[in-house]
Amino acid sequence: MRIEKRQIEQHNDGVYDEHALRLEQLLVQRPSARLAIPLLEAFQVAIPSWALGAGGTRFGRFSIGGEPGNLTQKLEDIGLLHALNRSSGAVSLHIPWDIPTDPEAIRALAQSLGIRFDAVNSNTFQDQPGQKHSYKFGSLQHVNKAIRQQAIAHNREVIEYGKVLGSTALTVWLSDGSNFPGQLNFRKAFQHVHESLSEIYSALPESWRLLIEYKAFEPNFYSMTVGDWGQSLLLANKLGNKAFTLVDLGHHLPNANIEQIVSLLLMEKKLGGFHFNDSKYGDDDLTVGSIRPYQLFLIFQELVEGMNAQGMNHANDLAWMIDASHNIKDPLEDLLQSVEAIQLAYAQALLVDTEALESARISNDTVLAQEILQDAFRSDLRPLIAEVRRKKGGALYPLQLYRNLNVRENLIKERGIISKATGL
Ligand SMILES: [Mn+2]
Repeated sequence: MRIEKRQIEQHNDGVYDEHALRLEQLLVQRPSARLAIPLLEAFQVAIPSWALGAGGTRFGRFSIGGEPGNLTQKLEDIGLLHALNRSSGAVSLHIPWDIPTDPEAIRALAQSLGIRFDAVNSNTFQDQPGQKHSYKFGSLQHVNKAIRQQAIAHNREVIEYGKVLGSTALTVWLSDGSNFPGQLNFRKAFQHVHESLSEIYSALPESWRLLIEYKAFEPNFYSMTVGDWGQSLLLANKLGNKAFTLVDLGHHLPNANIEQIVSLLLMEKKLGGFHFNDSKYGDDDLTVGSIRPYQLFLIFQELVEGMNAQGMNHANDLAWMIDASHNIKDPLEDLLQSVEAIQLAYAQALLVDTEALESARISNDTVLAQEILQDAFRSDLRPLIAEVRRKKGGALYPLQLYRNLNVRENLIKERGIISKATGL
């Protein structure tokens, strides 16, 4: 299924007057919001290839119907999202779940849908059919060199797939760690990971980045060998200037101050990218902004301030990706909500009066500093985001149009009710 330009225009015509009124009211109240429009227009969020089907837990999985059964269909789904919001023009591929068997055709399809290839992801957290060695006790950390070599070879293979598609980054997330005290020599495990990553790093093309993702717990519950930003940053510093830390919002211990982590990583020029999601307890994979939108805003406030301090391009200098896949919503509706939540937090951060904030800080005016931040956070910028979509040829209200066009029902008709997306 494709969404036609005229269907979007028809929708926009129908709701334009109401939208124009809301936008006008916003711009009267906050004339500076207009300045955020070009930055928001340039901003794209990559959709993970593993989030287009229904997610699952270890207790079960409930199919949503019409799920994409292969990479072509996954790109078509992202094409639907991008047609609606014009802000999902990138995909983050997972190997081996989404091996491009016909790279030329995949490239051409992505191009026709306006989608580029963001970071490619390797997978050494599960065993694949026919694989020689098992990752039960880790991959890059493993006590057995042959197993480390197998994991290194896999990562090099992922780089090759990425090169063919035009990707310029490899994300490495390791489930390596231990479940019980005594199981692992922490120092040796870390050294093995460092040595293994060095070999992977040496296979990176000149223009590429290595993004090292960390996670505090799960699937290992006693120690994770790359468990926090300190361990990731240590590796990135040891490896060199093409290695960076990737922050996944769900990968912290409860109540971690993620905005402070982001600020310091940017200061060190070592923040490489983001995985957006939300959670109440741990890595819950809930829709971005559904639980803690204020935290998301505070993170973006640090991102904007930190990127400006370094003269970075907001849209291109970090990898912006969603990493969430929950098990009850229609994944496409969930992703439309996620992208909008990210745009809203970014737009609110752009509205912060940074000069006033800095002067409040210098005079230790805690109350005023809080007021300045909350003034931006509490402004309803939905009309601004809708206007950005409209200007780029997207829908004013994507979710509404998605439902009016019966997209899911059409996908079920095309692909069947029991189709299942590749992934976890
Ligand atoms: Mn992640």
